This record gives sequence, structure tokens and C-alpha cells, in this order.
Amino acid sequence: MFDKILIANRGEIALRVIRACREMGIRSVAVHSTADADAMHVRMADESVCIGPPPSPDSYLSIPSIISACEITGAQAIHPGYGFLSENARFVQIVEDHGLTFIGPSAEHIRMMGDKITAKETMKALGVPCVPGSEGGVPDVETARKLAGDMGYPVIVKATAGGGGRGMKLAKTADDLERAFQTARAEAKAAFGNDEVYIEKYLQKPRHIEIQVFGDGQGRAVHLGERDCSLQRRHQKVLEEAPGPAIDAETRARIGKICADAVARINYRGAGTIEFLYEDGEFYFIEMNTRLQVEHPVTEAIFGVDLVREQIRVAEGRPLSFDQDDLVLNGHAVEVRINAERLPNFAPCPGRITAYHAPGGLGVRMDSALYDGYSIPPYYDSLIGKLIVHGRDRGEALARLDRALGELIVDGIDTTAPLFRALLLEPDIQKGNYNIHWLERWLEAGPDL
Ligand code: MV4
Repeated sequence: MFDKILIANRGEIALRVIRACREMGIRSVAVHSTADADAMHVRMADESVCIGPPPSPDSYLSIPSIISACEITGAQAIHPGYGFLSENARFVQIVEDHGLTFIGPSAEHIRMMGDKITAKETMKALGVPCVPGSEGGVPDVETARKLAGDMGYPVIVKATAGGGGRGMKLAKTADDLERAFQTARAEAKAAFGNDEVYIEKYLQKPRHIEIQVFGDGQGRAVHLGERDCSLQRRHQKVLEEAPGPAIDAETRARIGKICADAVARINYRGAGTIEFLYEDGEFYFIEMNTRLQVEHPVTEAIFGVDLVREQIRVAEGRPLSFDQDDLVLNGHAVEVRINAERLPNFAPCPGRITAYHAPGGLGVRMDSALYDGYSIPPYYDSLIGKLIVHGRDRGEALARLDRALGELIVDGIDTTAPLFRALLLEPDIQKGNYNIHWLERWLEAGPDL
């Protein structure tokens, strides 16, 4: 068992991991850049190490600095949080070569899912339903044209090394195909140093439904239902909820079992998320994320489990503390992402917090590293807090969200909090009637924000 874990991250997720460590009697080590010397994760951890200057490549992404921080403090394991080094297979290999434990999946599984073609082929072979498309990479425009003609337009060209919306191009008709193909290729080459692309049938109005899975690395795995993350702006999630308003218990059990069986078969270890597009009652696999996700608290709320604790347990080689039958879905949870951004354009808005008050009360969780007088540095992601509400049903959760937003005070900067008061007034949001395009269309119509 670990006595000391280093957290290779910052902000609310670093606090999230420190809290799990403390409850498990494990000491925590924070790492920080010089810009984060006064950050809450540094204060809350048992120890801290400065690992470099403000830019992430020189600090939070600096593998030698992080390995050195482990050696200096005697930390035996590294929790990567999300982002930064969390899905970097080379990092995992280096961590293990130093006799340390990476709290997450094996380098092999991270690499497998990082290559989107391999991920899809693997999932297909495991019986997971996938979006119809090319078998593997598409070498040239002629091949692309033939495939697209056979599957029918619209099609989407995606980078094998992409993901999360980067390196994708839509071809609505045959006239668009050559341009989409060449641009996707060029952008993939520039962004990832790999110009391989593949083609899929483009789904026009799906929801983004993702299944939370958890494996023990020894052939056992469970699912913890789905999250509906369709409300996104520029491929950034804005509001997530669990269970999905469009998913019933039978559907959840069916797709959940497919996902749990798939990750069990590959001996997957740790938390994972299998992303689907969901349209007309069918699931289509698109990607798998091999990390703890930002929105994991909505799943924790409805299943009453601590996912970070389970990550640490399986990294220690222990079994999961529950099996599938122990996981009973209770109520409904919604998370909204509070970003330091100015509406209506979402322009980053770093600066000094002159007053901070977190909402509380029954069914309210605020995960944030803010405090009165804290200055948000301009170097990192603009996420400054996640407000998660839980209710016995969706209506209660939404009412609680409105109430909690009314209690939240973040003075000194602009945040995205007012967006959610406005969203809650929308009948489509109240009814759960939205897809991946709803939010962008609503914002384009120029709501009063
Ligand atoms: C798609 C799609 C439609 N059809 N694939 C965007 C992010 C990446 N994870 C996959 N994405 C999409 N893939 C097919 N075959 C539409 C999107 C998409 C999207 C997906 C989820 C949430 C928001 C989105 C916004 C635009 C496009």
C-alpha cells in the first residue's frame, strides 16, 4: 500500500486527489510552478515541491522535474489527474522504469486508445457498436471518395492521432470531400506529426453519451452508467448530467454490460470512459478516454462511490471495493463548469478574486481551488470550479442547481456562472431535450447573458 502519493496536477483536481489520499491515510505531495506558489493545492497537500516556471511544458508537463520530485519526497506513486500527463504513455513507461506506480491504466492501454483507429478496431472486435466507416486508415482521396460514396454523405474525416474534436473535417457532399480530406491531413500532420486519417458516416443530431467503466487490471470490470455531455461549446463541455435524460434502465444495463465486458476482456486497470454518439436509440462508439474525467463527480453522486479512492486501490493491486450488483443508481446529478471567462464571448478572464463564497446545503458539492484573495494566473485552463448538485430526481437536481447558483459569489473576475441561470430558463433544458448542437445554436441566437 502507498504511504505517499505525488499529484502531478493543479487546481480543483489536485484538491480532489489530496482529499481522497487524506481519507485513506496516505500522505500527499503537491507539485507546482512558480505561478502557483500560493495555490490551494500547495497549501492543502502535506508537502510541496516547486517544479519549474509558469509555462506548463516547463513545469506540469516536465517529466524529469516530476520524477525528481518523487525521488526527493519519497512518493511511491503519481496521480496525474486529468489533462497534462494523464494520457501520456511515454510518461507512464518512465514512471514505471523508475520503480514508481502510475495511478491509471497501463502504457499499453493508453497507447491503444490514443490511436483512434486502433481504439475503434479493438472496441469493434470486443463487440462494442461503432460508427460505420473506413476499416483503418484511408491512404488517399480516391479511396476516400469510394468509401464515402458507398456509405453515403455526409461523412467526417478524422485524424487517427486526434480526439476531442481536434483534426476533424466534415464533408456534406462529394464536392466537399477532397478539401475535407486534404485539410484534415494537413492539420493532423501539423498538430500531431501524424497525417493518418479515417472516415466515418457523419451523424447529424446525436447526443454525446459516455459510459464510466472501471477495471481492476485482473479481468474484472464494472460500469457506472452513463453521463450525457451533449452541452458543449467548441468541444468544451459546459454542463454534464447523470443519468442521461434519454437513457432508460434497460438501455443503461445493456450498453453498460457491453462496455464492462469489453474492458474486462483486455484486463483494463483503473477508470475509463467510453464515449458514444447516441442517435435514434443506437450507440456508436467514437473514443475511449483512459483517465478520470472532469465530470466524474456526477457519477460519484448517483452511485455514492469515490472514484479516486478506487483508482488508488487498483493501482495498489487491490480489488475494487464493489461489484456490479453493489452499484445502485440513486437520483440525478448535474455538474456545471465555472470558468474564469467573460460572457457572451467566453474570453479568458484571469485576475484577483476579491470575494469567494461556495454554495452549500443538501445535495450540493463545490469542487474548487478558489479562496478569497487568490489570483488566477493566466497560464492555465480557465476552469475554476465545478458545481455539482444531486437530487432525488432531475427536477429536484435542477431546482437545487438554480438555488446553489444563487448562493455562489465569485467577485473580482467574470465567470460563466450566469450562463447556467439562463440555461435553466430554457424549456428544452428543463425537458432534457438537447443534442450536441443545441448549445452552439442557442448561443448563436444571442441570448441575454
Ligand atoms: C462525430 C460527429 C458526428 N459523426 N463523428 C467531436 C469530438 C469528438 N470526440 C467526436 N466528435 C464528433 N464526432 C461522427 N461520425 C460529431 C462530433 C461532434 C461532437 C461530438 C460530441 C460532442 C460535441 C460535438 C460537437 C461537434 C461535433
